Amino acid sequence: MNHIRNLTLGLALGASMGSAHAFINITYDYRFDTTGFFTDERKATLEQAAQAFESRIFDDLTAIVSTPGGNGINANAFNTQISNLSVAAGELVIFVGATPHVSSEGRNTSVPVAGQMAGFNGLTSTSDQTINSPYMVNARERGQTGWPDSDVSTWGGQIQFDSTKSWYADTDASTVESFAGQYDLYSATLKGLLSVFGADQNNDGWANKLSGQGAFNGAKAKAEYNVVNSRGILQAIPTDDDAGNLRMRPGIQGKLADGTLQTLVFSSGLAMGERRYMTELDYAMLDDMGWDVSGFTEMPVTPPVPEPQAWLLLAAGLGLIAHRARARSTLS
Ligand SMILES: [Ca+2]
Ligand SMILES: [Ca+2]
Repeated sequence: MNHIRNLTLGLALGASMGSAHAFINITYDYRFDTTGFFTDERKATLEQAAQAFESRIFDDLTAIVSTPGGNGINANAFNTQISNLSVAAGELVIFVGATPHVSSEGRNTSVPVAGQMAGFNGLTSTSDQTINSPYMVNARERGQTGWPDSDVSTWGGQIQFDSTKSWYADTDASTVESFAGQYDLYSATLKGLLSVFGADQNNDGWANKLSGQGAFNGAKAKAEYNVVNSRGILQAIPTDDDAGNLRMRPGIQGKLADGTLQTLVFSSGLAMGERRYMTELDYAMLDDMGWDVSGFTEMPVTPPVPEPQAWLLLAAGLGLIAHRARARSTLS
């Protein structure tokens, strides 16, 4: 029966390998960190912020393969061209660095972090310049066929942190300590990631979800927000005009997984000493933008795990094969 056990193990391994692309994978690229800003503790903090996205988003992003001398994409980050960037299936590459006096999210609510989604303008093919060639279509859409109106795609982008600020690095972001007088690197990274994932002027899908009144109009976000007017109609989430409509109004709250209320990561601003986690409303807005977020879009059943009955049938079939093999060997 050993071979059956081996076969079962093989099937299990094959099944788990099949799921390797079911989730996205964020890769930070530190080549622009020329001052050693990102210590091991800070890198660990960034990884935990990535986990908040990787654990919920399951889009099947195709790979972008760059071949020197052939087709390739030239990425732009930190005002530098990166030639022939290759991006694995499911991967988003995010260049991170620290520079003095970074500011984003408007005049009155500046935060010491700025993220940018990689725009399609940042992609140029080195040999195939045809805008609608299969190579270029894949590079900008990554299999997200509704792009850009009803879906979203990117190879990644960049996040800049303000090197002049005092930062709190947290190697265990699940616990909140007191860090008065410091900015929380975990919360700031979440904000930067939201920009990379599409709360950015480079993303047409964001503009498509804004109603004329400066409010985010996505259906799942409205249901999660669950604020109704006097006629019982679900209301859009008001944006912060000061933040160029890329952030929600300060103080808007969403639920954490345990039901407690917290200001959205999407709400503009971040105070010193303040920790924010991704709320369900933050996730709902990502889903409305075109990301497949568990809890808001039903996950496909991949890999197909055999039902118990199927295992019984498989075992019975193998038993039959073994029986026949024995029968043959006695005949010969
Ligand atoms: Ca902690
Ligand atoms: Ca998608």
